Amino acid sequence: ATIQHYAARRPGTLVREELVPDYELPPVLTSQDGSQTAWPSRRAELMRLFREHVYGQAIPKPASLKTDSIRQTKLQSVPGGVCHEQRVMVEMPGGQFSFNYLLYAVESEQRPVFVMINNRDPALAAPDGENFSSFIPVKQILDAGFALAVFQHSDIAPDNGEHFREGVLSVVLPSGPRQPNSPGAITAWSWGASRVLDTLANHPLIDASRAAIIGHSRGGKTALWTGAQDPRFSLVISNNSGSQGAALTRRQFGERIDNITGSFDYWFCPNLQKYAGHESELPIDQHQLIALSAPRHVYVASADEDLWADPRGEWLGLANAHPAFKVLGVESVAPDMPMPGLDEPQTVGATSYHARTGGHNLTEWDWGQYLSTASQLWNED
Ligand code: GTR
Repeated sequence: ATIQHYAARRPGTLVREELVPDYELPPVLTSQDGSQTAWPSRRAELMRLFREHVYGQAIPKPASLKTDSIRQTKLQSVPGGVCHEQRVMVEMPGGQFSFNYLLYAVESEQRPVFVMINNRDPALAAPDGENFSSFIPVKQILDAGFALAVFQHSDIAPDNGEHFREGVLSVVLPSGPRQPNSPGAITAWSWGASRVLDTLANHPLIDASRAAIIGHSRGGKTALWTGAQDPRFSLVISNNSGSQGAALTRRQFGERIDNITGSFDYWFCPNLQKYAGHESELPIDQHQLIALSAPRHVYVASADEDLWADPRGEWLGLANAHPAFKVLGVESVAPDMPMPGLDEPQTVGATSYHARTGGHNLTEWDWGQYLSTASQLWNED
């Protein structure tokens, strides 16, 4: 995928920096009424605004949750490596819901864990196979000293405008037309990530106090929303998340609200569509989404050919979250710093960024950066 590919696919898309309109970002710390409140109340206000205008209302925590290990496979490629196929059964006020995920760990060790929202790799359907892909390089992750819990996003909510309500949303939403602030699929996927973490809390092979959430593209948007909603994740990784992920909406570069709601309105609450062509009227922008994970560690990653996701807008999303990190007493990248060069990962305090050479993808090189960031972060504890 190249600039030309994306430009041809979406005629009229702005992929030239000089066409970015003048814009003013809504402030991170100042409340809507202009007051300077303490961060916890501003944070709560931002959370309400993202729920109301972008992702929809939260899905409640289950009344109860049960996990069974339904199958265990020893890995040939990693000494002591095991794959547990886990079945999660939850009781919600509106009914029961269940899904499976895979836990890769190493016997008799307690390890920090990456929770991954998988929107791509079908290899997971056959956990016995050890031909791990670069998208989910299980051996690389285990060899680096971590465990991996990976679930298929579509098992929580089908990734399809006609069927997305057939998963967990079927037990929380009434039938009939959606409300303007009804949860979309991203909120459902994010709920799934938190339930996976619930089940890991007492798992003997997992140290759930050191948990990362990671996703690519639509999964990257979901990772940021999960970081915002679930403070148990101490490392939040958004790979090529783009529009309604790390990229600033007001830049209108690459994928804009009209593009994303035109193809994927069901990822969001219906309210988001109102802002297509009216980006400056959105009461929030995506730097404030990143701010909701502060002071925990946030890693935003782009790829230079992935202009549809607006690499520069993703960097600026991270950099402009700075006031939240600052008020919480941690260092972070800031808007007056230059965007890091290609293939030059940069970490400042609780934030990391890289722009990789290449296209829209999650690669072993990307994983290498995330694994070493996690090692540094958690070894300091
Ligand atoms: C694209 C979409 C992006 C991104 C991507 C993906 O087609 O426009 O927002 O989410 O799909 O998830 O791979």
